Amino acid sequence: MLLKTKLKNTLSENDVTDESVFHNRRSVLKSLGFVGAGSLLSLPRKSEAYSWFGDDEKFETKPLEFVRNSKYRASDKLTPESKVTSYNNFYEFGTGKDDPIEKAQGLTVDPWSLVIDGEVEKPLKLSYDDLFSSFDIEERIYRFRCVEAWSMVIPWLGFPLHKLLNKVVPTTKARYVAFQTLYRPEEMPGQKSRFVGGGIDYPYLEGLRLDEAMHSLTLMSVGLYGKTLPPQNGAPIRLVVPWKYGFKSIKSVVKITLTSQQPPNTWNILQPSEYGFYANVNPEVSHPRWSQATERRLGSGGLLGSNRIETQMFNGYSEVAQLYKNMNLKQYF
Ligand SMILES: Nc1nc2c(c(=O)[nH]1)N[C@H]1C(S)=C(S)[C@@H](COP(=O)(O)O)O[C@H]1N2
Ligand SMILES: [Mo]
Repeated sequence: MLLKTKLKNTLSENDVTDESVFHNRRSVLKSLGFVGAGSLLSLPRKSEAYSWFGDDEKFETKPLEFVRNSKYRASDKLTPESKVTSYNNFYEFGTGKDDPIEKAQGLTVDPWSLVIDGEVEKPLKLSYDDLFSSFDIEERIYRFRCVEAWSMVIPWLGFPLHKLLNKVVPTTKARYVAFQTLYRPEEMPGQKSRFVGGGIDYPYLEGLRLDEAMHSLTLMSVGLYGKTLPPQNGAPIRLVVPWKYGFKSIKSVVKITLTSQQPPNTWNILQPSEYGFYANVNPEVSHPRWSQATERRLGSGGLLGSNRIETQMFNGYSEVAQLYKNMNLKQYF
């Protein structure tokens, strides 16, 4: 672990983000037996005796090595890191925007286990360290649009989900991908109390069609702003689907199951008339209680620290339109 800390400090920004240098250093380390458990800097570890009320302890994020993917750079101004990590939806910790940062700091993310099973030839179980060492980590800047009509621009770190799915080899029966968040009421007050947790039946569930899951934009994120994810953003690993409303981007994932049938998703179960399975960003399909034609871009200036801008179809990711070419998107919202 120490060794990696030094390595990171001796590399310039260019070195760290240059793919070949990154790979060479990595394979040297690997051949020496240093990479694997140690491919991440010393790990945040905290549990026991954490109080949900007034504990000042802060979860520690760690720098990650990554490659910038120049294909995924939004021209939009980045949302400040402090906003990205303090204005959150993570109902397992409460329904207020500041509940996650206040109540999630004691989440134990190491050890972690992510199981990939169901309609696959080679089921897989990833440990905490595997999440950071199984695939090259890239940085992608994505627009992120919540169904509540606010948005951010976030530099995520992660790997495309298709790399993971190709590794487990979907069977010919696989048509959908189901995701499940950690269920741990001892650390998640919203799971302990329906009142705190917004009436949701946990664990939080999400799903994608297999072709959506295989799309190159679909990311498994393990970090943001150069570091591992803080718990409030879904540590240690969460989904990011930038052309869909934020609730599809399920946090703190412990299980990915390939299925032949469309899986249930939490917000659709809770209120089917308001939240569909597809949840593609669509300025022409209003939420029953508000318009989706515009959004508040948080942290982008303006009197209240945000600008109101027009919402774009598929959140501006028009390359996904072909996935839905024969579908009525008003019906399948
Ligand atoms: N497990 C879980 N995942 C979740 C949520 C949640 O409450 N629980 N909220 C969703 C919603 S509504 C949004 S907008 C995004 C917010 O992600 P962020 O806090 O990282 O911006 O997470 C999504 N993923
Ligand atoms: Mo959301």
